[in-house]
Amino acid sequence: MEIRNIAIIAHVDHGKTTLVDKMIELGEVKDERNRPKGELIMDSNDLERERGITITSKNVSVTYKGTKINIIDTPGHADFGGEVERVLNMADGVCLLVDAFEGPMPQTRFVLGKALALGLKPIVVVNKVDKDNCTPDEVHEKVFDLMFDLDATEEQLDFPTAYGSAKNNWMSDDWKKPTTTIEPLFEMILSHFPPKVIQEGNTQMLITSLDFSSFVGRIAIGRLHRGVIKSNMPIILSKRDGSKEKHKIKDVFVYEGTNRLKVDSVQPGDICAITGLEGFEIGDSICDVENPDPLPTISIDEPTMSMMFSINDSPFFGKEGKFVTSRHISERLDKELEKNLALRVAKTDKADKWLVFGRGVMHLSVLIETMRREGYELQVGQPQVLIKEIDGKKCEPMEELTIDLPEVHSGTAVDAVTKRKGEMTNMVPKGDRMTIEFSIPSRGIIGLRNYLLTATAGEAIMTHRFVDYQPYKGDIPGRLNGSLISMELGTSIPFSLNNLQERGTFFISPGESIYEGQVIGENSRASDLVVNVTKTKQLTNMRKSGTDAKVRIIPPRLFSLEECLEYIQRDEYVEVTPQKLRIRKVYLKEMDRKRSQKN
Ligand SMILES: Nc1nc2c(ncn2[C@@H]2O[C@H](COP(=O)(O)OP(=O)(O)OP(=O)(O)O)[C@@H](O)[C@H]2O)c(=O)[nH]1
Ligand SMILES: [Mg+2]
Repeated sequence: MEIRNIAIIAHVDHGKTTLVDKMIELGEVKDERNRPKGELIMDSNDLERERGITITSKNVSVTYKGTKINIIDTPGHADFGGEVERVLNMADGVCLLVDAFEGPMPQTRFVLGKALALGLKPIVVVNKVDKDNCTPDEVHEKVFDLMFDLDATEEQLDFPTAYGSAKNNWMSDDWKKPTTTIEPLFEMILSHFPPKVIQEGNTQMLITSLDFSSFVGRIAIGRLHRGVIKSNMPIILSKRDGSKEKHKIKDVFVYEGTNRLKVDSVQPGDICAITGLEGFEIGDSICDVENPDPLPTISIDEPTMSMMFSINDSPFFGKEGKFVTSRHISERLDKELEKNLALRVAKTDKADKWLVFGRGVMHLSVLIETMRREGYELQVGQPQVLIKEIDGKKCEPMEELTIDLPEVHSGTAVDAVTKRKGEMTNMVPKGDRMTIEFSIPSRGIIGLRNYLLTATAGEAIMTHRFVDYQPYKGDIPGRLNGSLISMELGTSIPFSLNNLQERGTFFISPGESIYEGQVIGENSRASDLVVNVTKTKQLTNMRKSGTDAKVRIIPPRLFSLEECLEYIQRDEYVEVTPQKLRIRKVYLKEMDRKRSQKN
């Protein structure tokens, strides 16, 4: 059977996973019962479904007119760009999706650049042409210019374009002539990507991805470049550093729909999953036993950010979680290192604290959120960017930042970014909105999203990605407002919350358990303020405390985990438990805080 391996790449939210749904719907299956159903099928883990974003890339295969098409759905968020780069090694071609309204965005440039550099031919899909005020033709032109900029070859520049709406299940070669099917896209895939010519030679497969199963252990995933792979076959594993190890393959699987189908042997060119190999890493090659001939290895992203993880030592320790000790957390982090490639963990001089390094707030928060769901309790410190010394100069990571917001707010955005040592590089009006581009230190981006969302009533859309290291840009002021800190352990009382409402915004509701040193709100002034909200009203004239219910208390401001991480200051932690996210001072007692400030 002919095979095509196609990676679907794009900026975050441009509609990749939605398009893959429709491809699964249209593809032929031998048995209808095996057809995966539902929406955003590839976003199969809980966190992905909840957030509506793809976190890890996944494979699915469909058959169209007798050709097997392996589709690789990739994540669009910049923190996961390294993963996209890796899985592109399995692809024979890419489908680049671009939103017909937004046009090419920073991550479009990044993933397209990587695909072109690997010599992959693209098909462009201008998606979401159903959106009001979209400009499909302009977007097409911009994509062409972008490819030109990225040094695409003549052959790559000669790309076909499909226009349509993945959501409404159609593609066409002209956006003014809607169809009722995405068949035109499948036809384009078959005609634009000829069957890959498999080279002569012995076994070669680059391990580009991995999976984990508690039954069989680590599973190696990649495309069989040439030669044979069979179950129970002895092979040489050629490691990243050039060393060679003898191994034996156990079982071999290929993809059928979203399932893995056990097979005796793999057709060269197909994507397969292999069990039985111990101690392999991404970038290792599976080779012939007699004459091993490894493929070039692939680079793995360096981390750009770190966070301090520690056991929960708040007064609520162990009340809400199942796994709370330093051994639990240490083992969990070790397990994560097996499959989370861009992650690093460094021990500190304390047995219950670890420095965890990752690609960004999103990358690390996904780990924290996953641990929390599994029943872990932990505390996390303020995200720190990694400062490097280059040629004797202190350097810091810089990012390109794009903010899209209503034009009336553009001044606010420019002000905020400038205060954070960012520089505007471009500004383009789009209808009544403005797209502004900046170059800004990564440090400056932390907390910016919260600020802009508040300042624009939720209208600002912000994306950023790491570019390079540049000389340190100087101090960036932290959060302007101080914290409201609880004075005592107890339960928050409506009466007291009501009395303190003018002091700031609360993060807690009445009747919540709180402790001394917990950050329960934001002060409207710059300094921290210790308040007591566990006081009850004096019941002098025998009024029942039940009347408390009548006081009107503004609903608390609730944060997501990422918002918490971006909100806290250096002297604060986020306490994460399966039930709650709390912000607290590192030093819970006021005396200790004062003392630490003196030192
Ligand atoms: N209007 C419109 N919305 C669409 C279309 N295609 C997808 N969407 C919506 O865009 C949002 C994002 O879609 P996804 O398919 O999750 O996007 P994605 O590219 O997979 O996103 P990431 O994996 O997080 O990078 C969803 O709310 C979709 O319903 C379209 O053709 N038109
Ligand atoms: Mg997706």
